[in-house]
Amino acid sequence: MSVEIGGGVALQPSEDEERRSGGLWNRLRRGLGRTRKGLSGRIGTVLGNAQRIDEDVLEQLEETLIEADLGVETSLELVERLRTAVNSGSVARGDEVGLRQLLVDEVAVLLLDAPRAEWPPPPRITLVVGVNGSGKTTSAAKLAHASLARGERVLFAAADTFRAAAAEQLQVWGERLGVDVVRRPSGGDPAALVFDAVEAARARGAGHLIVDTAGRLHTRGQLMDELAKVHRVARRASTEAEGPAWGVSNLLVVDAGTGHNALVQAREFGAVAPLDAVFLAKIDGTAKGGMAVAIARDLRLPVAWLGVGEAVEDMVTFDPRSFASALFE
Ligand SMILES: Nc1nc2c(ncn2[C@@H]2O[C@H](COP(=O)(O)OP(=O)(O)OP(=O)(O)O)[C@@H](O)[C@H]2O)c(=O)[nH]1
Ligand SMILES: [Mg+2]
Repeated sequence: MSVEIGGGVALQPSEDEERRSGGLWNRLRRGLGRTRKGLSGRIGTVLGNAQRIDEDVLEQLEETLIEADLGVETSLELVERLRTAVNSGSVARGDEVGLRQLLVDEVAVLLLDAPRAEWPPPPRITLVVGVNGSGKTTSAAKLAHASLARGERVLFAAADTFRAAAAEQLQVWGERLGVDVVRRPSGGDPAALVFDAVEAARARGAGHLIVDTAGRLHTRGQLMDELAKVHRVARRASTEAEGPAWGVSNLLVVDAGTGHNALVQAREFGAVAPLDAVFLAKIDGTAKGGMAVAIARDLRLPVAWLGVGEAVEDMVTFDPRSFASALFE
């Protein structure tokens, strides 16, 4: 169930951790528990109450998928595929199990058709961006943990220079993980800090520089301009000095419970600097985990990771088939 990301890099927890945590599949199932309960439970009710799969049942299924935030277009498309299967007789009108399996298959097909995350091999810089409180700092710590498990040297940059507490929070994670943090006194220019951090990462032979940026509303023009500058500076710093060019990736962290606004956020952040992937955080706290499908399909943005809890181990690499199965089964 691992996803190869760019140059054979799959940011996964180590095998040892996998054993201790009961495996990725269990973690994914647990993380999607609320969504599955809503989706699967309602599908069960719709199908259980029906004598046969007819137009009325298909319409109720459509509503159920939309409510789990799979996206209107995607939900319509899925139900159209189910309709074709039922009308052609490839799924019998009383076959609930067959219909469920078909849903899993079709969601997997939709997801497989969406772009996959391309992550540059080390050395690389990940800019972690998103609105306030979406889960950026926690997700940055999870990424660091996964990189460390792969034996990479990691460095954090505390580019949230507005709030002293933000750098403190990253520092706490850094101490727990054994990762140094490049930080500056409050009020400094985040782009200048990122420039310094790239230098420091090079000097230390780090493989992964993770930049935690300040949360910002996608509607605040000035803050979004600042983010564009951070991105430009990271790119420039990554190629200017001696040595290999560093891959720079823009990772948008989205709170999975945000609903439709997540799509708006992704569009606005993507307009400032092209996004490479989405980290869908807090999927464990919502029944709207179908958002991953909407992001992948409607925005054609790769979902790279799911956040399934508050601990550093609570990260799952997104895999279309496993995700589709865990949604409905
Ligand atoms: N259950 C759960 N909680 C999460 C997850 N990711 C983050 N959180 C929690 O969400 C809250 C906000 O997380 P942060 O990482 O501080 O969010 P942030 O985007 O850095 O916030 P700002 O820097 O203030 O914009 C914290 O209480 C985290 O523990 C997740 O995947 N699951
Ligand atoms: Mg933060």
